[in-house]
Amino acid sequence: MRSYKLVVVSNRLPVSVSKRDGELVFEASSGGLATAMSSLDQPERIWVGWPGIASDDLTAADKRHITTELAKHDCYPVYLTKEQIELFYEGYSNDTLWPLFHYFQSLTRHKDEYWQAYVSVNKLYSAAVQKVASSTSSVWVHDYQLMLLPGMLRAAIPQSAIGFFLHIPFPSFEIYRLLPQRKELLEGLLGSDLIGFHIFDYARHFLSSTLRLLGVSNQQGMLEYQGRTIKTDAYPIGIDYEKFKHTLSNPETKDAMSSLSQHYKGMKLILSVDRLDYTKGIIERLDAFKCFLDTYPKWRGKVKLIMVAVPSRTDVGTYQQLRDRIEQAVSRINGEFGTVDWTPISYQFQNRPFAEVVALYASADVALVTPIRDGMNLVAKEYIASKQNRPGVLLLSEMTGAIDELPEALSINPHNTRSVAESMNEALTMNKREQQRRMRDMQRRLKSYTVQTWGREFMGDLEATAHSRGKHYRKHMKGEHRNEVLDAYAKATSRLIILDYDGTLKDFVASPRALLAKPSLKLRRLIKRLVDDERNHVAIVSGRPKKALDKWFKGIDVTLIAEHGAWSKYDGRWSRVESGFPSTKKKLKPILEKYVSRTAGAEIEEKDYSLVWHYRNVTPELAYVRAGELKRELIHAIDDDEIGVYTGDKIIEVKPVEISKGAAASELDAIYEPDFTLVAGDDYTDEDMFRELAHQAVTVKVGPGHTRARYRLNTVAEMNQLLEELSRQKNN
Ligand code: GDG
Repeated sequence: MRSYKLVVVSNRLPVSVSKRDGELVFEASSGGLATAMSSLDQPERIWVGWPGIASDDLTAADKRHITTELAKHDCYPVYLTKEQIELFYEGYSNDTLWPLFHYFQSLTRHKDEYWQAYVSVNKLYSAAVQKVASSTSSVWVHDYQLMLLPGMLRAAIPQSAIGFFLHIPFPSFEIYRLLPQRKELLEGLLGSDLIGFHIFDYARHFLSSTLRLLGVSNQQGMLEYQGRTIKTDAYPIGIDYEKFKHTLSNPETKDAMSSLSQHYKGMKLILSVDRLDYTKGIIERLDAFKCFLDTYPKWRGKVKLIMVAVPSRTDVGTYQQLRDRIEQAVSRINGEFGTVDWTPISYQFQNRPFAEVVALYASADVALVTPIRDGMNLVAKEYIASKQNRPGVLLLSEMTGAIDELPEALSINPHNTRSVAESMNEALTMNKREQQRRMRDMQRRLKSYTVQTWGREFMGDLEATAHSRGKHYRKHMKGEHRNEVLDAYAKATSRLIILDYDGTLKDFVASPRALLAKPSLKLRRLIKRLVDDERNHVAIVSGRPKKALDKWFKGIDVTLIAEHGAWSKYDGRWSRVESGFPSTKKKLKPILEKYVSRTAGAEIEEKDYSLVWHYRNVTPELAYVRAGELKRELIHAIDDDEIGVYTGDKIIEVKPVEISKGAAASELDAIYEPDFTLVAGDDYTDEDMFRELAHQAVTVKVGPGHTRARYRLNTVAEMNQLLEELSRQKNN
């Protein structure tokens, strides 16, 4: 199989396969997504997904035929069995994720067999993508059925650009946390380079869940995870605006419009179009319509509610029950208010041809869009686009993503029955000029951000994010770079090795307390082996107090720099810089103490030349607020330019500005005059060393994030591994 530049993956392919009278039938759908993809400037494109037919019904020859036929449409099939469709699609996707993500907690079923099927079907998609993608491909994964796929692909083809777009809401943390597999799904999504949502609120909810559940924080929507930077952003899907405009002048549409105007002569038309789904607020809409007829009897006999409900997920029990409830509600209203020559509601439970839908949009005086929750809602946008030079009013639920872009609509809360009824009356009585004005404003917006723009913008951002990841990877110390460093080390006769401690030699522990952070026997042996080589001068340069360092490295002849350079121990004797900080410290300590008592999990670390407020164990969102407050209060309380307040990895630190690891590193360099220098560190305090010794040293940043170091190693384990290799270098 050849590999393609762009691979689009969604649960369903844009071509559906079925069997009629034993013959395979292929039907291409021209949905929004297909339009967006075909407008991308990328001819080498393939679409991976399920063709819509269970594989149990297919012979090997059928499958060959399908695969060949689909290839003509640039599609590649993933075959699913009936059982997989039941457990993965109807089960985990539509019985677990769909209700929960739309805040229907009581309709959400949690079954282990659903989850097992979800994992194994995501694996099938991953295997299919790997057949058509390579490390130079961009893969765009769509929607909630495939949330594990980005992680699986990252493991299999790590260099490829992987994007994910969620078409439904991402719920708030309070809802999302209910999901038993909440962590696995987040980890799956974090395999992406770019994660897109319809609106900013969903992105915000996602970021809060990654912070609360995985401890991964973000800066302006950018996450650092496993050595990669992941972008999250809002991309509100648009519609194919021109298509609606053109369709209006089709003979078919015109015919449908004239038969509508004849049929409903003198009648105001209120329209609703949706998939029959409990998220769409169809029952709430009917309640509001009844309330409208009760409250405004003048409209009886003069309005008609045309309700098109497209059959959807008809094999799922909840949907069958909903259908019954809707039919009963429609009959009740028609029975109660109907007369010999007027039926209030025309209910159509069927899929209408596209031209007819456009004719309905163009003819309706009011569109009634009432979802309880909706990721975006395209119907609202399509109604506006079909109203070229015609008046009309859109009633739009506040709970849709679309409301952000359509503020000129009459916004409604579908749960507030009376107010929806009032808005219906307001819509029907709004003057035509006002209607046209609102329409024009909304049309201008929809025309400038179409589904094509949406697709291009997402792909542009995906490629840019993946490109900067590539740059990041290139810094990784491996292959040729690593050999050069090992070589230079082996050749050198006087080497200086400057090592930060926490986050560089030793993984962070929950508390700053010395006992927990002490070096393992293995680490002590490693340092000792380096020190024992007489060509080496090894210095541990840390923010830790001297007492801890002394204890940890007792018996090893290593230079120790404590408290970021405030104390240094050369040849077994400690000396310190002169500073007036201890008196300032007395004044500032009560402020930090106040923030410890107000913030569960926070603690203070006191050193001779600095005070540190640690918040690693504080609930992330509280920590964010308190850290900001504390920083402001400290800055306010300090009237000395020589004292600085610093933000580190889950810490706020106050210390004299003159004391820095950079100054300490320079001093070490001046004392030893080495012909090989290695400097390794992980946080902002180490960047000072990287800057000071930029020209003469091999500088190594451990972990993610921006750095001025020449090389990067992803983890503490990788750093230890490098030191192991150095310590075993043979003499040259
Ligand atoms: C999901 C998210 C998000 C409906 N009846 C007929 C018909 N339709 C077409 C409409 C529209 C589409 O179906 C429905 O799109 P929505 O956006 O309203 O809703 P979902 O299907 O739930 O879509 C949603 C969307 O993904 C995209 O990201 O906006 O929030 O839930 O295009 O026109 N089309 C035809 N006959 C019908 O009877 N031909």
